[in-house]
Amino acid sequence: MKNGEVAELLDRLGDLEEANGEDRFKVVAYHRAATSVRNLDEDIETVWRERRLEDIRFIGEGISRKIDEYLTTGRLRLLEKLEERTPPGATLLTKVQGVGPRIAYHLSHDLGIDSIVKLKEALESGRLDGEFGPKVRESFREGIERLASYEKRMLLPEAEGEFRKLESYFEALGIPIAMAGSLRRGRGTIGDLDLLSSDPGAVEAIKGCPGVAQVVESGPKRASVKLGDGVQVDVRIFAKEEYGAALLYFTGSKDHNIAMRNLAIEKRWKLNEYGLFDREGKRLAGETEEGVYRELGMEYIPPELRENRGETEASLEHRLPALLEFDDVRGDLQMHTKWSDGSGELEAMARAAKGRGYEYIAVTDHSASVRVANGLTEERFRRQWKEIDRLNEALAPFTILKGVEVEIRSDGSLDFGRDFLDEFDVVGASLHQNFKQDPEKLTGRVLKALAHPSVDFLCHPTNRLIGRREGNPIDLAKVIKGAKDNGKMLEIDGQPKRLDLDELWARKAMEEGVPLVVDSDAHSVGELDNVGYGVTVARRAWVQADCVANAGGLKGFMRRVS
Ligand code: DGT
Ligand code: CA
Ligand code: CA
Ligand code: ZN
Repeated sequence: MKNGEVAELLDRLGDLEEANGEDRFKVVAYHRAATSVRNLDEDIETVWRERRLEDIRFIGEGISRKIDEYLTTGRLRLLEKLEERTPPGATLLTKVQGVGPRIAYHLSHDLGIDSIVKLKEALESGRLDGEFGPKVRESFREGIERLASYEKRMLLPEAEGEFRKLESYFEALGIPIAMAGSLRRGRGTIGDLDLLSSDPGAVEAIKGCPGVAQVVESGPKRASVKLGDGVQVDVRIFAKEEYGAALLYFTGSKDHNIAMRNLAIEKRWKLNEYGLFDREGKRLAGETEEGVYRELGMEYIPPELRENRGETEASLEHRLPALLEFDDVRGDLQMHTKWSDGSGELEAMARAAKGRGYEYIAVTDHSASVRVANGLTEERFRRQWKEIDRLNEALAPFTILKGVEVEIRSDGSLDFGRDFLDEFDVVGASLHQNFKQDPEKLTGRVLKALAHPSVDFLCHPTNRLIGRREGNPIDLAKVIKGAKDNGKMLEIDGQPKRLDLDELWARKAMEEGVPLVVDSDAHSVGELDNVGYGVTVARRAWVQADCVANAGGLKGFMRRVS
């Protein structure tokens, strides 16, 4: 049924006519007609075939002719003309609450304000004082602010959570959808969600999805909506034979797409979101991503690598790495329990980790000087070890390693002396305090810790908190060299707000031959899931299992750390 599609079309016509300064009657006529079509309980195509369009309430000769053109040709010339004529930015400005199509037209056409940034500047400079009253200006300001706070990027769990909700909503309707965009590539932060479907019903479905606060844009084959919490979701419809090409295109990244398109052009072919076509326009591939890569003489490129960082060249030469898989991870090497700042009992953490199929974990509570995290003294660690010994007997062959996340003090010395540190199975070192030192001093502090014979790996090397705190300005190239020279490992901390090392530095470390550890830094049983995010970072860093210390069994790992 095309009722929704036609209604959309009429609404869009109304908006564009309004944005182009058409008179109110015409605009209202379109919107009224749209509502009648939307509420029609017959199939509009049946009505159209039986030439009864003008029997529909609020549809006269003019509008009926437009519906006829659209249903006959699939296009509407007037709409295309209007889209072209609409001043740049006018549709963008209507994203700001309080700016309707007419105001957007005025702003853009008469005042040259064609972006939200320009609107903000104009408000601040007082340029709009004579144009709009104080109340209206205030409403613009509020609208912009709301938009800005809405446009923050999401961390992975938030984006995944939103996706999962949508996935089950569509599943209940029997509408297949696929995830594309940065979330499919596993990027650390996600701007918006991109969904594809081969079912045209997906457009109406997303607009009617509970939780949708605003329909930002919509047409027959696409819709963009905002969820109540500001998350934007783009849904696009493609035919079966286009689906793989569309998935490739909307998975991106943009730079990967451009590289791919250029490879097609080299063969005098054409690649776009509809397919791969030869010189005569004959379709060579498009139904699957694999097919597109194959026709271009390439190996399939996993989404995590699609960032134009050498993956197309490697794929053409069939030398893509066999990326680390989640199941390769045999043990989790950083976690906290109730002994320090975790919320889970040590036993609960261990049992949950065993339940996940791990062979071993390291419990790495904080050391004494991290008072905010209830760091452990030597005496408390010794008591913890008794609990670990008991559990190891109960849970064998599963093994809990006695670990510590030892604090690197301001002068680069560690919280405990060497003798005591050597009693631990695993020592991770990190700094949580006194970041305000100059970069050289900070780097020196880390290098000194890496040179300490008891240290096995450096935890969350930069200490960044995504969206809240930049990483410490340490010289990571020197840190990587320090790790290499001392035979130490570097961590990819899987906490979604950390992801530290990031993919670019993790890749450099690997290229220098420095072993990595991928772990959860869990502070609760649920956060043991974080390992998955760490694996994603590793994959985006081109990391293979043999570069990851905890992708090996316990025996090999113990040889490494003793
Ligand atoms: P995000 O949403 O900012 O986290 O990042 P993406 O990668 O999901 O970007 P988004 O949602 O703007 O667009 C989805 C994909 O669509 C993007 O990864 C590649 C493709 N795409 C978007 N705009 C362009 C473009 O101008 N050229 C090309 N070649 N591809 C584009
Ligand atoms: Ca996106
Ligand atoms: Ca998008
Ligand atoms: Zn830490």
